[in-house]
Amino acid sequence: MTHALPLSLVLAAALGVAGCTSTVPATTPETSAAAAASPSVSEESAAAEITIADPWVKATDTEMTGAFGTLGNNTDADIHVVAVSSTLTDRAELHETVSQDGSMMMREMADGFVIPAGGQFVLEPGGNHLMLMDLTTPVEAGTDVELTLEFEDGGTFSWLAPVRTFAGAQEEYIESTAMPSETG
Ligand SMILES: [Cu+2]
Repeated sequence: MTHALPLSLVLAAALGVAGCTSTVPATTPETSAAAAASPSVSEESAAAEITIADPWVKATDTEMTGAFGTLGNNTDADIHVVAVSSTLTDRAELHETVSQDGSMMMREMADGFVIPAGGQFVLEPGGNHLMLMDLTTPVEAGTDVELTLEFEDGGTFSWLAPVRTFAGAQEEYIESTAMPSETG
């Protein structure tokens, strides 16, 4: 009995603070609200302004492959991605997939892409993706590939993407010499 009473008082006090600030003096809610809010805000922004969900790279023994995943932007400003790089190759590009002459073709984006403020940008087979070209060794399932996005403001975001086997979305690549016919 002597233990139960103090415990219930502690619980009641905790619930009262969390659930109802209107009963406390006017100056206290501001202070406690600020104290409660600021840690969670700074944790969020420090931990994950940019995120990538389900990152992966397609296993291949050819000279090119794609990297995919869903990018998230937890800031309140659009993020303009202008370049990608990888430890796997010196030739990495931001690609989009377009329909040309009845077949799906992919090509380098003219001006990168934007991860909208508070939103997402999806990289997927048959759609927008990160292209890794001029590969000299097979990219094998079970390994990881490091990727880095570069933003217009000079910022970067890096992550490790596991390599997986995938059989779908075999687009052809439009070499840059073929691009003028598509840009008009
Ligand atoms: Cu591509």
